[in-house]
Amino acid sequence: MPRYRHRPAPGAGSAGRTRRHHPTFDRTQLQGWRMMHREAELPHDAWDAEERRCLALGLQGADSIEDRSIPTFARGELPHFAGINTFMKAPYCEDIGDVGHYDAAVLGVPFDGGTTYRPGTRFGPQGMRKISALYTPFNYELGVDLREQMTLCDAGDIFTIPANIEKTFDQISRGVEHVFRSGALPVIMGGDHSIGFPCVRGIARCTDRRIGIVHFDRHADIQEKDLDERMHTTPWFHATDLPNVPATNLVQVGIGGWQVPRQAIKEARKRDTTILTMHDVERLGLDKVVEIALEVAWKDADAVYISFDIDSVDCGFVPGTGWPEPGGFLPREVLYMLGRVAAEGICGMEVVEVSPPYDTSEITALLGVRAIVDVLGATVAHGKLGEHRKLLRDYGAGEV
Ligand SMILES: [Mn+2]
Repeated sequence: MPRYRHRPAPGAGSAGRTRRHHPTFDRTQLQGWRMMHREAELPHDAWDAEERRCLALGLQGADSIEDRSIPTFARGELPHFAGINTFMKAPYCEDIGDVGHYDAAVLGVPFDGGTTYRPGTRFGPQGMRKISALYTPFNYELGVDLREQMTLCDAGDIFTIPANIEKTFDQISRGVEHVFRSGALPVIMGGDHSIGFPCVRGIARCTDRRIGIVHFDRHADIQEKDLDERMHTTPWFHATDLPNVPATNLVQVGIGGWQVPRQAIKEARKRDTTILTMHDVERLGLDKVVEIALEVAWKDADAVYISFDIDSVDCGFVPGTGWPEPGGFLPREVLYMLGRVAAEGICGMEVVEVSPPYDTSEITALLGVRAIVDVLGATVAHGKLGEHRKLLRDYGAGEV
């Protein structure tokens, strides 16, 4: 006789189903309940303004259309499958002199000249823009509506020079510096990971204060050179050579597998960075890992930069990347950690190594977009939007 035999509970229905009662269950403690009610508190003025704008620009819809807010020509967010694709259909800031009018600016760095295996990340910004049309600016779990609570623009792409990594680095640093000095938070879509160095350099030039880095990756990316040049395996060597970006404030999360060169680990040891392997993550749990990461990155620092390599996620979820490696994070794990780091405020963020030519059903690009909107959502939800401007105070802020 089996040890655990199913027995209908007394009072169970004729189908033999067991009813379980949870007298202590309080549904008002559910995020699902709290955020259902939070939604009612969110304004909708920006949406109303968008509807008016779309009608004014897109010609009133045909007489047979009952919803009189629908124009003839698709303008703004709707429909999600139509329109000219900026990031999240945010306004295109074509005159880069206006970028400071926005809280945050998404900018593309279409460059894969630092790639040492699969190329294609030069199409990363366009890939992420395309699939970003899938999202609304509202997130139920966070209780935020980005359209109502912040201003976001798409600043377009940096003019990279495919055959020259050093000129490209100069262009990137100049572009990121310009955005940062304007007061807009730079949110960078790569591109391969070589851009990590010039992106951080662009911000670091705007301040003499100290910047920490939280780096999500399967790879350490801290050797001096690769194939005789600065490549996507080298950004943190050069970033942590900057006077106000100490290596002791670099924390590298998710590193491991068979693609980490010994010379990178030698350098990490020499520079005293903090590496948390996937085993460390398993053992400590996500909350503890985030606490450690924040402690290291923020120690005596004034701001933290997030570098998110999409390949930190298990390659089963992100086929469209340059150096796929099994054994990484689940998407929801990394999204949780990104949100927790962003909740403390950031001075910039990059998403790198999304390679649309190798992608399947745009899932890699979609996760890249998700990382960006989750980080923006967390900064808004925790009242940290605009914190990065503290770096500009007491320093010669001005145009590049
Ligand atoms: Mn990587």
